[in-house]
Amino acid sequence: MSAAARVHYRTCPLCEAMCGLEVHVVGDRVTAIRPDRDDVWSKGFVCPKGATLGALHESPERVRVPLVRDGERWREVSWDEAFARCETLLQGVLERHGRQALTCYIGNPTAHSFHLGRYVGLFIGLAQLPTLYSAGTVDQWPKNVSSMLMYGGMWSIPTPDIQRTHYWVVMGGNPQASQGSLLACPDVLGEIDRIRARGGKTVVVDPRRTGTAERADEWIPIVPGTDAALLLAVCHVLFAEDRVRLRHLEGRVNGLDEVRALAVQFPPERVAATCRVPAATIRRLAREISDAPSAAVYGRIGLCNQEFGTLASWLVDVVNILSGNFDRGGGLMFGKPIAWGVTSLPDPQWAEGVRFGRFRSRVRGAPEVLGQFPLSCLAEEIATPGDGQLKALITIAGNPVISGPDAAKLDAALPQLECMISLDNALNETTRHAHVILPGHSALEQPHFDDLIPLWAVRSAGNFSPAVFPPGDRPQEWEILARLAGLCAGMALREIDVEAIDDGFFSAVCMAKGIDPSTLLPRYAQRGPERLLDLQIRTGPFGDRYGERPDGLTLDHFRARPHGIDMGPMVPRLAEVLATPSGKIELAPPYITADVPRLAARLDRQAAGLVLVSRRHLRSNNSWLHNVEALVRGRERCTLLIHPDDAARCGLADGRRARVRSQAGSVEVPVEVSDEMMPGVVSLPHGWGHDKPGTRQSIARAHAGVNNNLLAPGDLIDPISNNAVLNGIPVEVGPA
Ligand SMILES: Nc1nc2c(c(=O)[nH]1)N[C@H]1C(S)=C(S)[C@@H](COP(=O)(O)OP(=O)(O)OC[C@H]3O[C@@H](n4cnc5c(=O)[nH]c(N)nc54)[C@H](O)[C@@H]3O)O[C@H]1N2
Ligand SMILES: Nc1nc2c(c(=O)[nH]1)N[C@H]1C(S)=C(S)[C@@H](COP(=O)(O)OP(=O)(O)OC[C@H]3O[C@@H](n4cnc5c(=O)[nH]c(N)nc54)[C@H](O)[C@@H]3O)O[C@H]1N2
Ligand code: SF4
Ligand SMILES: [Mo]
Repeated sequence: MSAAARVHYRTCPLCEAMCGLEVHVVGDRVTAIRPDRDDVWSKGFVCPKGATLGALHESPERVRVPLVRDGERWREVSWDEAFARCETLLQGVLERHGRQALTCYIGNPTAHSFHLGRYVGLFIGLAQLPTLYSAGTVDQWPKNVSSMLMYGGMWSIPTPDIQRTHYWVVMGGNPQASQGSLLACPDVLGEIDRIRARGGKTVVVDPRRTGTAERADEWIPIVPGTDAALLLAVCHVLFAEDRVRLRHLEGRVNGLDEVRALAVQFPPERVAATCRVPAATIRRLAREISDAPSAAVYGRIGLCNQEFGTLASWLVDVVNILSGNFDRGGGLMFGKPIAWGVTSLPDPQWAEGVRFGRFRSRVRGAPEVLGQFPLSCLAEEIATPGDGQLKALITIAGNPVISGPDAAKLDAALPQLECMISLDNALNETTRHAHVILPGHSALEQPHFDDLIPLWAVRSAGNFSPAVFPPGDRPQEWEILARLAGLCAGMALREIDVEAIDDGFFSAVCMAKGIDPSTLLPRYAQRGPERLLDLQIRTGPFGDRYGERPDGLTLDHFRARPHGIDMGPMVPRLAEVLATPSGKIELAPPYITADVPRLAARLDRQAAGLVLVSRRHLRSNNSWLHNVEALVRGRERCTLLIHPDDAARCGLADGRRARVRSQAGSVEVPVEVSDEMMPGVVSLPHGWGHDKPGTRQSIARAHAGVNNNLLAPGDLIDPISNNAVLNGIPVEVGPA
């Protein structure tokens, strides 16, 4: 080893598996990235994406210097000039159109970023935008709604304790590709083997025989969008066969009778044809859940991004509660983060109880849900003239031109903005429309310690990673957010005092947590997210409480332990988490149960023709890892998966091209014939379609694929949560 060679230990920020990596560095180059076998959490587990953090960091196409667009031409500018341009643009919109013309879109990497995750709340609070859009309404909004109403916190999302369960039901999730979501656990597929080794069983409910289904003990194919009916039928069996066991939850649950009254109406025989799951299978599933020493039913994106997203997400929890598998080992449990999350602090706007529909979107009149409209409203709010038309958009780590429904509409609307500012490291399908791109740092140029994900981690573990490479003297993302927020609030650039704003934010966070900031502020010389993280750890469940508990944890303990600290598995903590006005679990929130008649009506509607669902691949991450050669090499992955019978009927053969049409649009894509699809359902991956002009992503362009969201109609939403329906879209398929 040369003198300059060194090894850094760090957590991969790309997905919820939070793997520990060894980053080998010589000078300013990454020479290798390997699994960290000593990482207390992941113990050497990684996937191919983690090894590409060096390629992402070194990519010559990564935006490192602010870009300003003059017409079609991009200019690299100084940070001063970039912020000055932002000021001119935002002030212009504020003067001409008022605050109602401003909005933002918050993308997925925000949740995984050391800076953005902790400071997006500052941005939202200070910027005072009347509306905001996020990837949440194409992701987990139904679960946020059900958790808010059942437990009193939108981020109080229970997770399956798969390291101890004896029976795991995976619905609409494919951890073989995704590595688990709203379920943080390294090596999820390995856990399936370990469940089997202890005599247990894993069942996958999915229209596709996924890699997870292959690894599991049983695959139950299901018609997309019908999971809520299946789960109600499971409840039916639990009641009918006297299998409801609240156990330790006895007396802590409201609404049991209401759920019973609903479940009575959904015997397995009534839903079987619609779900295309035999009634006997549903009965057996219910009995196996009930008979297992412990069981955990889990639903993910396939249950959220669908027609009955909220009903399905709610019923997942209901089945666990009814079968006695809630808040106990091996069932559904709440994680216990070492550092409580800034993201998950109680929101003062719901201090008096949660209400939906407090305001409506201007164009289609959609009622807000947890403060957000459907993402598909964004395009029409920009494109439709009139009072309140959106004129300025700030995107934060998001690529909605690819990831949002009715993608062509948003792509066409963005050029009409008078001001678009993107905080992003890529010049991609979305940011090419920006007037200014403000780059953040690469993952290796910033520290890491997850803020949100540990809320549903199967163990209380934590790992602090210092930056591998120095960030240089350009602003960090938290500072950029503070400046942009100040500008949105109408402050002049020269008036914005980032340090004062940060002190104010730190104080507000302390107070939201019931802590007096006045004694804490003087303790810290350093500002920014590391100060916050120290607070989160020290006042967290294992913290030193600033000396009150001398053997408790501080950030310095993590600095001294580069492989992390593990405080053990999940523990029952319902009493700590529950924040409903009644102080009980609300098993049958009226806002949700009011949607059951819509589900009942669905049972009478026979599915006609083919429907489209989405999928993920291990080597992708939504839309933004396709510019890494090592991840796109090899066989084309953006293909239409179709069952052999459907292929024959549609005149399609393996390797030929198909035209897929929906009410929203049409795409041409290579065909992959496979009996891993159930008949009647076809699958396309999401995150592709990199053939737009004016991007700076040459590798992605060479592997463009097609955007399946061109096919997703913007008016298809789950009206209870405002979440998009991206699965179960009616399509026509034929030869191209
Ligand atoms: N059809 C269909 N559509 C879907 C889905 C589906 O299953 N099917 N899934 C949905 C889901 S679950 C999600 S979460 C969304 C994702 O939707 P988005 O969050 O809008 O999309 P991403 O592809 O994750 O885009 C991430 C952006 O963040 C940038 N970025 C990456 N890291 C950083 C960073 O550290 N700092 C900054 N500033 N920028 C960064 C990238 O360059 C990229 O522009 O897609 C949704 N869309
Ligand atoms: N490699 C990789 N990892 C990722 C991501 C990525 O893009 N690539 N994205 C990350 C993000 S942002 C998220 S949110 C998570 C998502 O994590 P997962 O939820 O595990 O996502 P998918 O792998 O898309 O699996 C969804 C499954 O739902 C099935 N499905 C579709 N419709 C229905 C339905 O109506 N009912 C049922 N029962 N199943 C249905 C699909 O066939 C698919 O197998 O993954 C995260 N991890
Ligand atoms: S599974 Fe892969 S992408 Fe996810 S954290 Fe681990 S190495 Fe990173
Ligand atoms: Mo997501």
